[in-house]
Formats: sequence, structure tokens, C-alpha cells
Amino acid sequence: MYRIGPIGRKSNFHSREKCLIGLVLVTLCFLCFGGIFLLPDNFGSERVLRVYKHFQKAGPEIFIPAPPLAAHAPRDEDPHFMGDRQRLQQKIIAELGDILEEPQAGAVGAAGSNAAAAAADADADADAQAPAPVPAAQQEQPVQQETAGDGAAGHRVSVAGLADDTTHNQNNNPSNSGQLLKLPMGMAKESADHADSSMEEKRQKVKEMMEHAWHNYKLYAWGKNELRPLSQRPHSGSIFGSYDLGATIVDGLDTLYIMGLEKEYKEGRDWIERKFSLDNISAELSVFETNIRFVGGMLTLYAFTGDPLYKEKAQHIADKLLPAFQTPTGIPYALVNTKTGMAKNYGWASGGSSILSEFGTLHLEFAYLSDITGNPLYRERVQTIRQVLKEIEKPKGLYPNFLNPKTGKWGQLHMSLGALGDSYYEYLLKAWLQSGQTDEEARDMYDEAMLAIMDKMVRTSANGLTYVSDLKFDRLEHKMDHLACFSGGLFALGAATRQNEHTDKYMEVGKGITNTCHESYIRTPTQLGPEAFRFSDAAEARALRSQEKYYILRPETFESYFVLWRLTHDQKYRDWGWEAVLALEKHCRTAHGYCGLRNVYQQEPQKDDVQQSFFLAETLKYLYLLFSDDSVLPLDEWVFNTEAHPLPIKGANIYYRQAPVTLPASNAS
Ligand code: DMJ
Repeated sequence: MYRIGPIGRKSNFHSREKCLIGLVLVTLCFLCFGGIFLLPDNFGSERVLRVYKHFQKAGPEIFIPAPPLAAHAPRDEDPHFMGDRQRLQQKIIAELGDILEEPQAGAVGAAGSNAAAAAADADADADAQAPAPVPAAQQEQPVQQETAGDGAAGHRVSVAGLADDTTHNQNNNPSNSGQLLKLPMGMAKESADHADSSMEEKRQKVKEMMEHAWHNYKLYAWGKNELRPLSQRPHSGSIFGSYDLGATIVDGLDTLYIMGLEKEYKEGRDWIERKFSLDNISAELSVFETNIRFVGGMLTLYAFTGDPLYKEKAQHIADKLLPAFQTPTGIPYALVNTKTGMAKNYGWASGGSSILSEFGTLHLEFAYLSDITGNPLYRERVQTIRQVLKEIEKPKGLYPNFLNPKTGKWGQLHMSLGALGDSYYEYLLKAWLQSGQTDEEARDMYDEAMLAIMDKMVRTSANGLTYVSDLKFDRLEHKMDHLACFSGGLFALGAATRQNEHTDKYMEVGKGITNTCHESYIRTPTQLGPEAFRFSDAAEARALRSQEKYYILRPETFESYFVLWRLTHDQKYRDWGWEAVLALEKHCRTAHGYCGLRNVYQQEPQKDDVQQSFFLAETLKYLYLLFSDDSVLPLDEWVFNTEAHPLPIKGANIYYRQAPVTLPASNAS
């Protein structure tokens, strides 16, 4: 018979039943204890200690009485719920910041000073949210917030005033301290230049150009590599292989971020998260292009945001490139298949050679990738390249454009600061800058190379224009590629960062080359420069051959305007940049995006129907930054990769986000 046993009355249970219940309870307790302390996964003194610490931390909460059920009290009045919500909000703000909110109108605009503000905010958040559980994204990289504020201020090399090396590394190594921080989106809009309404107008104009380029890409080519504005369909240049890799998205995303185009940025991030993968495709990719655009783009986005998505993607892409490095010398091949790992060089490149500007333009990305992942393998790969190039004999101190990865011998003795050579020299200087000016080997190699180039390849025309010619065997070809126009900025940056007996000459050559590139623009009816221009008795800074007269939205000249503006504050560089904006608008803009021109010497040139991804990554970014305050991506905290993706400088930039642990050196090199 079933009987209810009222309190005080005789119990309903017999002693045998009591025993049974007691036994069950004891068994349950034993199982719980074993689950926590004794199962294999949890076994071990560290784990026990951690569990103990969890209990210790949770102590106060254990002793606070349990909250009433939701049904018994409105949620807003529940102090526990409100506390949780506040902590959650603080956490979200700290993690996602302005992804969720409108960019703050009153925020300090400059990246440098924003860094300090953000660090302070993060500190405050950290205090307020002390008991909150740490989300996965943060657990990945412990934070040393106490140094964040220090890192943001007072440790900058004065690039404009020439570097004072002694002050540079007096910081508290803030490399680790920026894990929680986000570079505020749209950092330029409240910069110190806000008083200058004409600069604000110019920035707005360039931003509108970016919106036009992006929206039309989105409309007609979303997820494809590039846009054909005239035919309003996608363009798949062979440099991206035949797959849809969203090159314009990955390349352009950091520019959207810098400009504060929040909605567009989110669209791009979302696409990367959901769609971007090199798994399960058999694409033949250019190691160089994939590195500078895709790896570089992801790395910058990781530095800006701390979003682990970008770090994972950068590593994923770099890993796909690694088979290309399996050569007798370690000099990588140019092309690699993402599925098979088969790698090869271009048939046209001097008897199976690899190309200097390609294998020599991996260092910044691979070194940084090692630092943020803690995996030394990537740095080892580029160090191997460095050693080969350091030790090899250089004809007249110069680097030929071709090197055979099997024999380790030079191919044709063609030298150039334009196509096939250019960004190798750029990465020597920038590797040194990126390392916080500690990688002296890179700086020495840069100085030796540039001194040889100044001696053997830099010339002055009859009318006083400085240019850098190509050298083929012993013959100078008095021609300069548009690509070589980046070197105006490069020479100047070399001058501004080290004071020695070459400083003045570097700066003079840098200014001279930038001026010459400007001349190549203003000597055309379109005010846009040709792909290559020559110097002879008959002509200076003019293209002479029909196949040299096109302009494909290239950035190099504007890059030098930007660097020279930052280093000299000579107004003419901003004026020249504005001329370029007007010319781009007049000749390259179409109803559905921007195109290159087939002949810049015609009044009404035909358009080429390609909106290059580097137009969004580089051309518009450099123009926008040209009209922004110096404190937006300051040159002593950021170094631009060759695709204009800014990477943080070690020891000087709180967004460096170095991994707390480095794996032991790999022996696979
Ligand atoms: C970009 O992809 C990079 O700047 C590269 O180094 C060479 N040139 C193009 C744009 O012109």
C-alpha cells in the first residue's frame, strides 16, 4: 500500500529501503568525485589545481543564495542576471567594439592615440569584468593589459624627424599587450586634421570612390576575384588561378576598415568566414600574389581586430603555399597547386628560374605569421631565402631578377627596381623596420643593395629628372616602370629611419624619383601615368612604345606621395594626390566601377574593363591616408606590405599580438 508519510509521523520507509537509498546516494557522490578528479582527462596535478582554482574563484558565488526562478521575479530586477548582462556587454564591447556599434563620433581618431584610449578602455573593462568567464577568443592569447597603456604612448621612433634608435626599444615590450584591443574602425575621421575641412572633403571623396568600387563589385562579382565594370560581370585574372577566391574582398577589407565603412566591412568578414577556403580545390596559385594579397590582407585584419578568424585563414593559406619551398635551395617555386602540392616555375622565366621580386617578397608576412601563431616554421622558410641571397655572389653588388631554385645560380643578368625586382628591395628595409629595427642583417643588405643601385642604375636626365633605369648585362636601358615609382618612398623611408653618411643622398633620390613619376603623369593628357616611360634625347618621362602606354589603376606613384608627405609635410605631395583623384574620376570611373586605360596619351582613352583588386587595397588606401593625419597608421608603428596591407612593428605597436608561446624550432627546413 502506498502511504504518504507526514512529518512527525512514523516513516514510511523500512530500514532495508533506507539502506538502499543511502547506498545510491553514496554511489552518486563517489561518481561525481571520480568524474572531477580521477577520470583520465582530468587526472594530473595541474588539472586538479585548476579545478580547485575554479572553486576558489567561484567562492563568493557559491555562498550567495541562488537567484529566484525567472517566473518569480522580473529579469531586470534579478541582480544576478543584471550583473551577468553587464559583464557580457562589457565583454562584447571589449571583443567586438565598433563592429556592433556605430563608429564613435567623439572618439579620438588617430590610430596612435586611439591605441592609448583603447588600452585605457580595455584596462577599465578588465577591472569591471574581473569575475566574468573568459571567452574562447580571449583564452587563446593571454593578455598583459598592464603594459598596454605604456605601449601606446611614448615609444615611437620619430620617423619624420629621422629615427633616434636609442629611444626606440625603451618600451615595456608591448607586443603581447594588445590581444584584447581593436584598432578603432574609421580611425581617420576624427583625426587632428579635422579642423582642415578641405582634407575632410578629400577623404570623403576617396571614401566615396571606395564605396563605388565595392558596391559594384558586390553587385556584379561578389565572391569572384575582380569586377569587369563595363561588362558588369566578374573578372578572373590568371594570377588568382581559375577559382573564385574573393580577391577583391580579401584585398579591400582593411581599406574599408580604415575608412570606417562598417557595413561593408561586416559583409566582407562574413564572406570570409563562410566561404573562403583553399581546401578541396585544385587551384594553381602564384605564391607571391597569394602571399601579398591574401596572407597579407588576413594578417592586417588580424592585427587590426584580434579576430582569430583572420589568423586561422592566414595560416591556412600560408600552409597551402609551403610545398613550393621544397627545392634543393629553399628558394620557392612561383606556382603551387593547392591540392597536389605540385610546384613549378613559369616557363618564360630564364631557364626555370624563380623571380627575385616574388621569392623575395614573403619575409614580412611569414615572419609575422610565425610570431602570432608561435610556429617558427614560416620564419625559417624566409630565413632560408635570406641566407641564400646573403651568401650568393652578387654581380657588381646587384641582384639579378632570376635565380634557379635547383642550382642556386643566377639566370639572366637583368636587374630592375621595377618589374621582377621591385619589392625584394622593399622587403629588406621593411623587414628591418618590422623587427623594431633589430634585424640588422636586413638593413645591411638593404643599404648595400641600394648603394649599388644608386651607383649603377640611378641616373639624371638632361633636364634634371632623376630616374632608375633597368640594367641588362652591362647595358643601361633608360626606361623606368611605373612599378618602380614605389622606390621614391622606399629611398625616403630608408633615409628617415637611419642617420648616416648616405641619408641625404637617399632622401634626394627618393624625392627626385617621386618628382619624376609625377612628371610622367602630368605629361599625358589624362594626367595619369603610363606603364613604363623612357629617357632619351627626344623624350623624358614619356612612354614611347604602344605596349607601354596603358594605366591599370596602379598605386606606386601615390604610395610615394603618401610616404613623402608623411616624411616631409611638403604640401605639393597632397596637391599631386588630389590631381590624381580628379584624373581617376574623369577617366577611370564608370557607372559600375573603375577601369584602367589602354592609352594615357589619348584625350578620350579606351577603358580596359578591369577593376584590379589592388585599386581597393592600395590605390584608394594610399590616397585616403595621404589626406589623413599622421597619427592614422603612423609609420613608426606600422609598415606596409607591398600590397599596402599595414603590419604592426614589433616592440612599437600594441596590436602586434605576439603568441605567448613559441614552439621549438622545426627541423624541417
Ligand atoms: C601590387 O600587387 C603590388 O604592389 C606588387 O608589389 C606589384 N604591383 C601591384 C600593383 O601595381
